[in-house]
Amino acid sequence: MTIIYHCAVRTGSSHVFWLGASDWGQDGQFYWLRTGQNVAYNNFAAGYPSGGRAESCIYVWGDGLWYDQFCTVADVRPLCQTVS
Ligand SMILES: [Ca+2]
Repeated sequence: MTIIYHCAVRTGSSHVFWLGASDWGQDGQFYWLRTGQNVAYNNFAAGYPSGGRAESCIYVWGDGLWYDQFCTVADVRPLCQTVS
């Protein structure tokens, strides 16, 4: 997660990253869509998550913090993990 934080901060406010986690099943219970595992660590901004049932996707903004937003936010960049 440190790498994600630094990557987001380095890009400033020009890019928003989607983390691949959601709370679609139960509001406030975030899980990784790929594995179904609960999100054990978070770096939400103060006051977030705040979107209730309407905002179910987590994004990292240029300050490196997490925000829940609508899952239809446009022009976001996904974060991908590769096996080396
Ligand atoms: Ca939510």
